Amino acid sequence: MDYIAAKKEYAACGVDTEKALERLSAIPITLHCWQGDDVQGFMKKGALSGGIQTTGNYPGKARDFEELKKDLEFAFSLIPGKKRLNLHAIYAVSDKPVPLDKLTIKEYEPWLDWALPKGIAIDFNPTFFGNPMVKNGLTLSSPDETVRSFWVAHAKACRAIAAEIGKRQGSPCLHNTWIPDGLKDVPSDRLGPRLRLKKSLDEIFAVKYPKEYILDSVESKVFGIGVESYTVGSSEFYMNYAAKNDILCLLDNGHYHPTEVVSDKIPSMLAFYDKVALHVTRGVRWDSDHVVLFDDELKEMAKEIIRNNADDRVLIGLDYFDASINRISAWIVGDRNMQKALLYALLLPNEKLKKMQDEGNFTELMYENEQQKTMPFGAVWEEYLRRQNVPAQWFEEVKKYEKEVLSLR
Ligand code: RNT
Ligand code: ZN
Repeated sequence: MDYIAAKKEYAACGVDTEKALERLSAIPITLHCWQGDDVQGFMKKGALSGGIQTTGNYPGKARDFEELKKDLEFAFSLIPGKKRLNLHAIYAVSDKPVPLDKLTIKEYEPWLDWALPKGIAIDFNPTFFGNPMVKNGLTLSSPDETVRSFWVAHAKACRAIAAEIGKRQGSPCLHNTWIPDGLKDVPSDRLGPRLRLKKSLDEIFAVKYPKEYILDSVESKVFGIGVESYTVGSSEFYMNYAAKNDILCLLDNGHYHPTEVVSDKIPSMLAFYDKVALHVTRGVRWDSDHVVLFDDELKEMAKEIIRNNADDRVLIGLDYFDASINRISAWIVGDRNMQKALLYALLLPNEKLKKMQDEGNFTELMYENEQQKTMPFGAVWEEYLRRQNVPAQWFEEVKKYEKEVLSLR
């Protein structure tokens, strides 16, 4: 079916496809740089640790700034929509190694010089893993004062960098704190580490920056590989901390028990917070970081953003890493799927469906929801791609890039 016919069919349901396309093109998606090199970074301090793992050794990963930039540029050329880029502190660009607690904006200026002229704003993350200063699996909650204060200094340095990035790009930089701290086996003290984490956060957030420059968030997790028994930064811990200290929660949909869904958490957060940040990923059994697919939960999350008119209140970032497939393809598939889900939600007769719920008209609601699943969604998606000047079929281009660029690495 062509777009004109699809537009008519949606109009008959009371849905304006033109409005949907316009709204979709204005919603920024933050692409995570770390899918490009299996979360290695440029500092090569140590193997990935702290409950996160990449598996696979697909050839051609980016080995330095130039290669990662080139791969991102190529990926961006095949991704529609408004883009942001997520950096981790370990992607510092420098001739000689800079310790994590001594980082400054200087190490990220090459990123800004590259991204800002393209209209791509940057978000930022301190890196609390893959470093010898992680002692007994702990960082900000460590009982060792040398360790704890090192990581506090790292976080403070990162917030200064993020605030400066936000200032220069004229758009607040999301600065997200995730720490790996936890225990493999039954704890003999669950409160102590949390009180130390609280103390560290208080020290870190004591420095105030304007919200036009930086938005701080904290990311919880239920467990990680090797830290199965206890996570210091749990959901309750961070949600209380964030509420009391006027910072944001970041919900990673791979970080909860499998029957808990982030789609249900988004509206709860919107009832109390101005903004909520997301790490969109796909959890599979014990892994929290598979490539994002166009599946039911992704659609549900998108619905909560769209039908609550929370386009500016939910900050969407991607967070997954698959080293077993072409990494650029992983970026494109995940980013396009996020946008597909948003479009799917935008093309629903949301007001009509809400009314059916409120009137207790559940029979028709089920009928209507099922009818929606065979609407000509694909034709509207393809029109979006056309308007964004990106191809609908892109795999041959990735294969060519793999042959001409990646296979020479
Ligand atoms: C880990 C968290 C965290 C990381 C990135 C690399 O479980 O999801 O967000 O994936 O910071
Ligand atoms: Zn995450």
